[in-house]
Amino acid sequence: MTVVDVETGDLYPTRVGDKPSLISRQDPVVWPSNESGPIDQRTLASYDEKGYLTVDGLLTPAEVQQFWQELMDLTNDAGVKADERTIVEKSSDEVRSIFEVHKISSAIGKLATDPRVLDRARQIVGSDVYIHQSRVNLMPGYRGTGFYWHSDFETWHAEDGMPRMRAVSMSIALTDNYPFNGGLMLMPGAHRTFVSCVGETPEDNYKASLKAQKIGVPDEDSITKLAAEHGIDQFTGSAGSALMFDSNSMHGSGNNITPFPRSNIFLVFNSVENTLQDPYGAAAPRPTFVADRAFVPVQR
Ligand code: 6CS
Ligand code: FE
Repeated sequence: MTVVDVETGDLYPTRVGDKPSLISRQDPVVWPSNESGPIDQRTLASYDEKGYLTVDGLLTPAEVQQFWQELMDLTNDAGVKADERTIVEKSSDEVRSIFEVHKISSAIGKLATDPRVLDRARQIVGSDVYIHQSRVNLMPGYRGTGFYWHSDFETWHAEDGMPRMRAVSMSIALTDNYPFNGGLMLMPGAHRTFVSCVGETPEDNYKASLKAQKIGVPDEDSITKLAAEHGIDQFTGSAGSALMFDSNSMHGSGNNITPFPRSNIFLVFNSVENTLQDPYGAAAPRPTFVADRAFVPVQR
């Protein structure tokens, strides 16, 4: 089904109606381009079909060690802990995410320009890219809390004004991801369906949603339908491996009650041809540390 809001021309209306609906994707998954890149054709075709791909050993063990140390330095820094860009766990006050981390850490800033990372992102969106959002995520053992099912694009469209599905996220594991320590679950193929959600965006929603998202999450009927059609995959892999997934992938994670923490570097690349407009479903845009509005192309 195609629904276009006739007044706004919005291809993906959400948080505006009183009934949830499923809308067919109107955008390519792999955007056409003449340039080649490090992703081979088979992997690219699989990304197109499933909405995600994995890269084993994107980082060497020595690099994993180096970035792990960087993460420890950041979380132990009193200035970083007090920074508004740092999100702490609701219950325990432990650091959960540090946003705009590519500007806080020069090592992570440099990683975003590394051809292993950048060229893969460019290959998928078919153009120059800029960093829409970056963060490190730390899910502690014993009491790490997950995120309910959602599509990132739904939030980026409604709250940040991202017009089209032309962004890719890269999650680089700094710890081993087992099936049991809160790893990401994805529905392969569900990136071709947009779930239009119900509920208005409250003012300053990000302050709550970055800890536990409540608005812009699909209704249970939609999740049931998508899961029945597509099934659920889970990302597992050793430290240094990476997961790239489409902006409209349906994903979520459970809690982590194991002793094994889970942390990753998370970089979102958006096409420079898909820069942010006024939000489609919120009164005001979110702060630029969550959704950048400078749109500076990343150079190698
Ligand atoms: O807000 C964001 O940009 C990201 N965080 C959450 C909890 N949901 C949407 C997106 O993944
Ligand atoms: Fe997400």
